[in-house]
Amino acid sequence: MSILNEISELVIKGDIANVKAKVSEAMEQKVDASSILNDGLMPGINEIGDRFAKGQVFVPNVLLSAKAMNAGVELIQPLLASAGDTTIGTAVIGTVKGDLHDIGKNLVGLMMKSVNMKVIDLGANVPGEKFIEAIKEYNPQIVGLSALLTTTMNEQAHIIEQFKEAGVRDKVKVMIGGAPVTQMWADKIGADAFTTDAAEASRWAKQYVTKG
Ligand code: B1M
Repeated sequence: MSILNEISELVIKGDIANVKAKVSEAMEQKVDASSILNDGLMPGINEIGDRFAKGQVFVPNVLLSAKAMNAGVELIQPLLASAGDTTIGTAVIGTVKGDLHDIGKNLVGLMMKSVNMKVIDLGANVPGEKFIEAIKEYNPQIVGLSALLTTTMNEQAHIIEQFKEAGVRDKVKVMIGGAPVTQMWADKIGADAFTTDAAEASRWAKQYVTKG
């Protein structure tokens, strides 16, 4: 079994200590950080999600796998986000109210930092009011709304409406993302951008703040 497959298996098992050990080993072997992420950690968390959907595992298992994934991401973080000193722009990001999934949002923040964006991360379960406060305080060019549940996708739409009511909608570009989110949904709710993964999110952000 390759070291990346081993990492996937350990994420599935929720074996935090050994995920850390294997990721460190992979880093010592100079395995590319994005391979560790995309071919090791991600397949593991996706598999546990599939097993959860089939009723083969339960929330505590998923939670352990998420912790194991986070432990692995933490180790490769310095390699993924090797940003310089100059900031090109500011993004406020968060997972919307009612939604506790933050791994993907954290990766979006990490990759945005890697292209020298300043990132204000409001965390998970964030109501529209908090985003509005942050827009007023930090004056970001981009606000990123993450949602992982089909139910909380509606909160993305609600927050955009709240931005309009608060008179801040035109001050920012709103990017949305998360596994159930689509371009069609972005068009429907009037978001400015939909990106499928953290790398694309950071490319879009860089392109927008540097070229408009
Ligand atoms: Co939950 N969960 N979960 N879960 N969970 C899903 C999302 C689910 C698909 C599992 C399944 O059934 N197969 C399902 C949702 C079904 C649906 O609505 N369609 C589900 C469910 C049902 C639930 C609960 C309701 C379960 C329950 O309690 N009965 C519950 C809800 C809690 C809540 O939020 N209120 C719940 C809880 C949890 C845990 C807390 C146990 C844990 C989260 C821990 C944490 O995040 N700290 C968890 C996990 C880990 C998952 C799965 C297995 C993995 C999610 C993940 O982190 N993926 C997930 C199944 C799956 O997605 N395969 C599942 C890895 C991550 C890197 O990918 O987040 O997609 P992702 O991010 C990607 C892209 O989407 C994109 O970039 C990232 C990659 O680069 N992206 C953006 C994300 N945000 C973006 C924002 C952007 C741009 C791109 O711009 C702003």
